[in-house]
Amino acid sequence: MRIDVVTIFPDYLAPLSLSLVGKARTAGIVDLRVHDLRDWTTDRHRTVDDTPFGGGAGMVMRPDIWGAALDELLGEDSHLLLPTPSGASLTQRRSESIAREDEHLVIACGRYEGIDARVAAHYADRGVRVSEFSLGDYVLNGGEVAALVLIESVVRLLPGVVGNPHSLVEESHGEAGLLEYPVYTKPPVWREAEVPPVLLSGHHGKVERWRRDQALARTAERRPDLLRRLDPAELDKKDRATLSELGWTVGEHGPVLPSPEAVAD
Ligand code: 6GU
Repeated sequence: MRIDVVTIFPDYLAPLSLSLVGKARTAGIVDLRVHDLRDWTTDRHRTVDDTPFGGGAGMVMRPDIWGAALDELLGEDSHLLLPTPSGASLTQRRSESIAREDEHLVIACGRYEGIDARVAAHYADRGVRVSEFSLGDYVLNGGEVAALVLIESVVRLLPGVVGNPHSLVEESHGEAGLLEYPVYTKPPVWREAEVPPVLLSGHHGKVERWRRDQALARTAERRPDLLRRLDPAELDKKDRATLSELGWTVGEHGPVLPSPEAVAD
C-alpha cells in the first residue's frame, strides 16, 4: 500500500518510523511519504490560510494550495481521506475495508478551522473516492493525530504486518462485536491480587466460556450501545443466561435492557 500524508507539521508524523508501522515500511509492505503543504505555496511567506468568508473566528486553509498539492499526489486509484471532527466516526470495519480494498491513500491534514469545503467537493466531483473521518466526539488542533491513528489501524491489518494473524481475531471490536475479555500473566499473585483460578485450570472449554462471559459483562457495562447491536442469532443459550444475570433480555432485534418502569409493570 502507498500512503501520502500532507501536513504543515511533517515532524508530527515522526512516530511512523517506529514500532510496527516502521517495520512495515522497512519490509516494503507500505510505502509511506510525508509532505509539507508549504512546498506548494508560491508566496514569500508560504501562506496556507486566510480569513473565513462570512466572518467568525480563526483561519481557513486555502483551496488553491490544497488543490496544487492534491492534483500532484492523487492518481487513478487513490482514496482521499480528510480528518475532521465533522466526519463520520472511524471504526474497525472502516479500517478493515481500507486495508482490504485501497491501494493508495492520500491523507490531507487540516489545521485551524479546517480546509475550504470546496476541496472535498471538487475531488468527489472528479470521481475521486473522498472520505471525511473523525476519531470521536472531541476536538483536536488538527488532523495529524487522526492520520497517525488511521495509518496504525490500517497498516496493522495488512498481510504480513502482525506476526500472528490470530491476534487480530479476538481483540476488542473484532467480529464478535464485543469488547475484549481481561488478560493476565505471571506472577499468579501480585500485591495479594490473584489471577482468576479458571485461567490456571487447564480446562480449555471453561476458559473459553469464562472469557466470553467477561466480554459480555464488560460490553454491557461499558458499551451498552455495542451490546444492543449484537445479532441475536450469534447468541447461544449460555450467552443469554449470562446476559439475563446482567439484567438484559434478548429480543427480536438483539439484547435489550428492560427499563426500570417496564420491570415495575
Ligand atoms: Cl479527525 N480532527 C480534528 N481536528 N479533531 C478531531 C478529529 C479529527 N476527530 C476527533 N476530533
